[in-house]
Amino acid sequence: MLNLVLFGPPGAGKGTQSQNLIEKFGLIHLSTGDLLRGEISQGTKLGIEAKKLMDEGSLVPDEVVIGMISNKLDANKDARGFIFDGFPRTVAQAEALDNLLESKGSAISGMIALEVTDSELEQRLLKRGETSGRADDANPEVIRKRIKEYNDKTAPVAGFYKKQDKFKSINGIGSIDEIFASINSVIEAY
Ligand code: B4P
Repeated sequence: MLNLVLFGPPGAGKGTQSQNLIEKFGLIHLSTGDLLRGEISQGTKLGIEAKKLMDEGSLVPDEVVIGMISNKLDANKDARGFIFDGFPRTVAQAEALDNLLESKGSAISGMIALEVTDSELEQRLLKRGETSGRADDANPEVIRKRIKEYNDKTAPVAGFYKKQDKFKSINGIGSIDEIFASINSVIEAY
């Protein structure tokens, strides 16, 4: 099984590159951001609670996203592998993911981190905010809060996979095709 964690700050291109990877490798795409936005659009209790946090640029509680991922793993027992996009975002989520996969006789193959400067992230997200309708993309202050949440809570997740010798970082600035080629060369080594 090929189980990839696509890692990087908000706007690094995780969602963008995931689309290409699903097509090429036939993997199931699990984006916690998309799953949460799905709950919001359906108006569920979980979605109403998550929306407040997402709109202000905060992370949603660990137990909420871990529960969503667990359900998705159970619903896709015959998958060839998964791309985890935007998850794990805390060390507690990374530990939970290892335990969930181990209980299914599986494991993470590797983490690929997209490195992008803060000024480029801000520009990309504000540009997407012009058309996405996403409240968390529209406001520079919220974008900066998301980047701070990433630096405080998410960046340490890289250390978790470095300890397991599963971490690779690549340059996330350049054309989408160039970045996809770099990701592919990492995957070929697995
Ligand atoms: P996410 O939905 O995961 O969103 P993201 O970090 O904004 O996006 P991503 O990196 O995928 O960027 P994309 O490819 O779209 O999270 C949103 C919120 O949900 C979080 O703030 C949090 O509140 C909550 N959440 C989600 N998961 C959670 C978890 N596990 N725990 C707790 N809370 C959680 O790219 C962005 C833009 O850049 C696009 O417009 C794209 O076209 C552009 N772009 C991409 N590649 C480019 C390139 N090479 N050059 C130029 N532009 C590029």
